[in-house]
Amino acid sequence: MSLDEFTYDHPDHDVAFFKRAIANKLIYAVGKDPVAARKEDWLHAVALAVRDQLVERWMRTTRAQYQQDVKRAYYLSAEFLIGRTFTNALLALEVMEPVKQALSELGADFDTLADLEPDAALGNGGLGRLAACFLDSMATLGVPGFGYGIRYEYGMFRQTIVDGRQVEVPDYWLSHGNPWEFPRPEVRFRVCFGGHVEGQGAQRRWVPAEDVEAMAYDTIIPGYGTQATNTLRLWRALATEEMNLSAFNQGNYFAAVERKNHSENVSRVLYPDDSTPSGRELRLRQEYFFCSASLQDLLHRFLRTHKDFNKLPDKVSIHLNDTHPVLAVPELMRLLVDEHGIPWAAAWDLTQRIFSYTNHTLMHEALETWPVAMLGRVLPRHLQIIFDINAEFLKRVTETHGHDVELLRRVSLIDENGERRVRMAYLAVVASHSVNGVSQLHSDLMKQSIFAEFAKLWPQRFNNKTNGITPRRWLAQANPRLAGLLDTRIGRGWRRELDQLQELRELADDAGFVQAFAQAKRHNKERLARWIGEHLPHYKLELDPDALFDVQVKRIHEYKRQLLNLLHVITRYHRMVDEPGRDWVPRVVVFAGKAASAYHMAKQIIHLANDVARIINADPRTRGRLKVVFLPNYSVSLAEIVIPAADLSEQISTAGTEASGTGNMKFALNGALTIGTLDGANIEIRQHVGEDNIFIFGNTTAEVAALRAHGYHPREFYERDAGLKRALDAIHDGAFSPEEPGRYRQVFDTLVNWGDHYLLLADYHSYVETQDRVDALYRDREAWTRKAILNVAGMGPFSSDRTIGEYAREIWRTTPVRLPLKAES
Ligand code: B1H
Repeated sequence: MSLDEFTYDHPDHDVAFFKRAIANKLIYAVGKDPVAARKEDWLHAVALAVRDQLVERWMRTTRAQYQQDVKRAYYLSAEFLIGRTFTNALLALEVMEPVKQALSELGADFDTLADLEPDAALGNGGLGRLAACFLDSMATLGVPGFGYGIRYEYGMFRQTIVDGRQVEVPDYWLSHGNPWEFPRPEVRFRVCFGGHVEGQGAQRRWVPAEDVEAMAYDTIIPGYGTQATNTLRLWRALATEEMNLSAFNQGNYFAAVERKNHSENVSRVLYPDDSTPSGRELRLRQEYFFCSASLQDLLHRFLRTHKDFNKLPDKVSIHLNDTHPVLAVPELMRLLVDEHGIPWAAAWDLTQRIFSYTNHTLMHEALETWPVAMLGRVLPRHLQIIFDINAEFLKRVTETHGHDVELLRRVSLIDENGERRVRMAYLAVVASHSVNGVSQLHSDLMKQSIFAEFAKLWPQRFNNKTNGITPRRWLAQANPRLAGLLDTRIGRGWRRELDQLQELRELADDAGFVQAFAQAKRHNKERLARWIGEHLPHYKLELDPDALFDVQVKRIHEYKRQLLNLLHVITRYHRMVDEPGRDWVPRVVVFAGKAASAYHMAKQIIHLANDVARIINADPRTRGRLKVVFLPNYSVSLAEIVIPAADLSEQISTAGTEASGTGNMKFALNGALTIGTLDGANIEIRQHVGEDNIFIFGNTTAEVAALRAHGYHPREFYERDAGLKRALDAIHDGAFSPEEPGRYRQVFDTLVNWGDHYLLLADYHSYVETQDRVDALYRDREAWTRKAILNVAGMGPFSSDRTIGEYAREIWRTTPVRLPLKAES
């Protein structure tokens, strides 16, 4: 059957077409009379009208993928931080103008509607946003693939600030319905828990005690400048019919409903912990839930066109986004061995050829381990399989390295120190043919630290894939002003070929271009100032767009050192008060970011930032020269407004702690200069933008290690540096919390008396000195802008298209789907 007979296949999507389509959707799909429709109804209607256009591409892509019997890359991730979809879809379809016009003629304002869309905040931070950028690039490059994850009913909490403190509010993002998803009630898989294992040796069978159904919800991921799309398939937990009935028949209605709630809790809420795995059993169930459903689904897809599993690794690649989906490994073994009768050795060979793994952090507290006892209770068969994998692995190690008990203890998948726990990262390494880090430094450190023994065993398994970001969302969508300027000077091709930004190098000396670039930045700063005025009127802030906008937005974590930034702010404040006559460069220091709800110190940092802002902003002595702002509820959609408005990007983690960072790339791409340490991808950014165009400060990774090794004494820095002492004392004495002078004693002690684990005090002097160099450069606005242009010019390599090209070629070995330009059945 030809698609073209039925689909719109409209050659030019003109205003009249969209007016009609939107009105039709409003009336027939949303069921609203235009005279009674609310803004939300119009947004729903226009989303459905636009979605129709994506559906045609989606079906063509899926058909072509089947016809070409392509190899697919399945990206398993507990998080996908997609943000908003509406504007992104319009840009992908290149129908922004006609849709805007159509809405306007229907009496609806595009910006108002776009701003109503809730973010799909199914992720914590960098790791989840990376997954979203990767889906965009996979679609754009035609890499056949699926994203698989969980359709959390509650995404990342909404952060409100009450009396300076973070207060979490549930994010019920589906309350108005989600026009972008396709529920698939017919795509359901049973996922089981608990029970026991029967049988011996090669004949073992899991007899579970509980089950739940996983139901698929699909979202189309459009590629840019191509017909190709991909699918994000998220699973929702539904109670199984049988279970409800059995309890009901026993006359216990309440118990039945309660059990239904219990099993459906699996997809209820995203764990809001960034960089610390939550040790809760529900999290373990979540992880297994989406792995099992995804594997059953992809095997089912494979078996539609293949009669045995010999070709599985030629058609299927499964990527583990950190360790959260590692249970997919024992699950694949279980499905192959127990359900399909494949011999263990053959199944293991298939498994290793199929799986690949990305590590995203070296921080000890972020490395997932599960107690053997809990795993045995929730997934008894999987625990057995993990033990069997471990036994075989340790046997191999013994064969090659002799019976070295200490070595075996170090590499074992089971940590036997204290309560026995399964080391999920080791399982990922043992089961994968490729293990990668996310920046050059991180990949090197990974081989020297957490995976040192494994890198010696299998050096060829380890590689680097430096992260990237999609230029569609992070330039074209977030910064239309700069995007438009680039289009007029170097053409529109950068959206797919970000290396074309190199052409800007010559324009850095073109006075007209420099001026236009500066105007675009100013426009974005005004846009942010206006946004703050409208959304946070109680802040009563008037921001001067000529001031230097100094921005640190990211999760709040001690290693990211928002406190170091605050120490600088306080020092600057003190100096301004001391020397009112100096010609200070006016600054606006912007913070935003969420703290994990149980992370006390991170919440203290938020409180302090708000207290510092309150005191400084109210002080007439620094008026017009220093403002501090904490923007509540940092999110993808807020990032799209804040990042383009930044002059200075704060990337100041302790060297060796930030695996890559991706915010650093977003800022530089939008013409901010970076002040940063030699950490994560900052190092590669420096290489590509040139060392004269970035402000690097602080101890290097090697110096950090040496400092720690030789005994680091933060108090010495505190005693020696008067400016530092004064800033810390102000915090200690309650200068920013006069109503509760002792509020920040712990913050002070952490830095001065309890070891300052992230070496803020050791980097303070270098940081403050470098901030002075920032001021000096900003005084020469033209020189500043030239460097900003050279930053944008160097960002080509940080497109996630480059990253995904490398994953596809070197790890997944997929080839792009071929699509005819013209529609074909
Ligand atoms: C990153 C996480 C993370 N690394 C545990 N690790 C989580 C760990 O819910 N959990 O348990 C959630 C997230 N996130 C980040 O990944 C790194 O810190 C960044 O440096 C990096 O840019 C990003 C993407 O690779």
